[in-house]
Amino acid sequence: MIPVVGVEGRSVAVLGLGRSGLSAARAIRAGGGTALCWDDGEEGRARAAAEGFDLRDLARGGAFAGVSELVVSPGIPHLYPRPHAVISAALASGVPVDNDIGLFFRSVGAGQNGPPRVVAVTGSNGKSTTSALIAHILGVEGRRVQLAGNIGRGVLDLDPPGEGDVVVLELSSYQTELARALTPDVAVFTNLSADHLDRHGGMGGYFAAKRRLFSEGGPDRAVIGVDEVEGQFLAGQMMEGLGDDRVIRVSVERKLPGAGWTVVARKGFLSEWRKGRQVGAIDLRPIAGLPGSHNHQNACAAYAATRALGLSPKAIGAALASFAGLPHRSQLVAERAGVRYVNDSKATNVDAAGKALQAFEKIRWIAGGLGKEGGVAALEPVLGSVVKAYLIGHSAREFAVQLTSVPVEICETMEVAVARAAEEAEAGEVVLLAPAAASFDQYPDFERRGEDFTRLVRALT
Ligand code: UMA
Repeated sequence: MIPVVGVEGRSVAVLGLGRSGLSAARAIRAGGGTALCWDDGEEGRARAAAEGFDLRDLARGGAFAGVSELVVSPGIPHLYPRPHAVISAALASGVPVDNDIGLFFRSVGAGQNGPPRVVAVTGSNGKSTTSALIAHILGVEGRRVQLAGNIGRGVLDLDPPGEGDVVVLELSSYQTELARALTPDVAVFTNLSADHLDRHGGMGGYFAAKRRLFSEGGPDRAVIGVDEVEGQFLAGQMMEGLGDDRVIRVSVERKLPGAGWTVVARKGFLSEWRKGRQVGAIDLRPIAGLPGSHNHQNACAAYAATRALGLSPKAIGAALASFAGLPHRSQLVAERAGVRYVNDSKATNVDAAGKALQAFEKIRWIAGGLGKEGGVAALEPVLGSVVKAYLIGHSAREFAVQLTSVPVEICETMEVAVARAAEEAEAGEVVLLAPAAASFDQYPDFERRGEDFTRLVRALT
């Protein structure tokens, strides 16, 4: 655990007692502060009480008397669609609001001569895989590396990193928007597409939240995907002039002009360019853990970040080859009678599902759940490989109406969808779970949905 600095003898309020909230409370205590904990749910409060934390109902008048700051969890709205009442009260009383990411950056390496290097990854899609890839490459190379953040481990839960160690953080827009300190050594922006817009007052707010990772601390190196205009804009803002190699631009769509430092992948070949010369190349196509152009984008970003930390193209290529992929992200879970079953339950939005649909040929596609605004209409141009769609969950009927160019079957449940797809699939085809929808109508989260798919597939005879 990383003790929080600047809290000794102070009382810090903590709202939300899940993974990030509880780890923040522990780290505040380790730093000599008193954590005053609250959660709207009884379970959260019970978890904190079991660890001996003081509970304080932060919604009551005067709750912030003597409190130096409020630390909140990423799932709790702090601004839009409207701030949680406790956060409103803190803001109205002039109490600063922060999160575990802000506490991490102000505390990590404090008082050390040689602090660790911190790589922070944000973006709409691919940030978990990119973060895991960076950690994997560094680990294979024998570097001491730890991985945390949105990927599932509270950042303050990390062991205090020493000189030469690397910390890799996956950061969501919820986390980057609120953190009061945000100073990574290497910042990575994978891509941008609409998501979580209600929490950021629209696309501009969403992009601004992610951009803070670059504008707040001024990283030594910025790795930026430039296949959307926002990435191009950000790269332009970070560069001091043509050829400034503080910025590494990444594309999976085109070779990038200019004298700067770039990493591109086209048709499965990654190449690195510096000052107009090619300085590295890797064939990504045989790597089973990285199928499809969206994974090639992740590989480019991880390659660029680890190059920025001084690794050689050869070492990175060797490490990439042994990456097995992450659960629920283009994860090959079984092969039965020549049919591959792939779990991409993390494809909770249209953009991520579209990428998965372009990574394979002859797809029996399981989709549906709690659809997002616009449903799946935007996927029409990428349905060329879909043999048939098997629809589940709340939005099954809405999706069926929108999918005019492929045969569809309403299956309602995952169990029926897996059974029907398996019955009809022929050798050489892929049964792909890429829901293009949230899971909350039928599952607690996308992980549980992916686990259900995997269990049903493995039970097929
Ligand atoms: N709570 C309240 N009041 C509310 C809402 C929630 O008290 O109005 C309480 C809940 O009762 C619960 C706690 O807050 O006890 C949950 O907090 P949380 O939802 O922020 O969840 P954590 O367990 O702290 O997990 C968070 C991230 N969750 C979210 O951003 C929603 C995890 O990302 C992250 O792995 C973890 O911190 C460690 O950093 C998950 C996620 O879904 C995977 N992320 C989103 C995504 O990837 O799209 C952004």
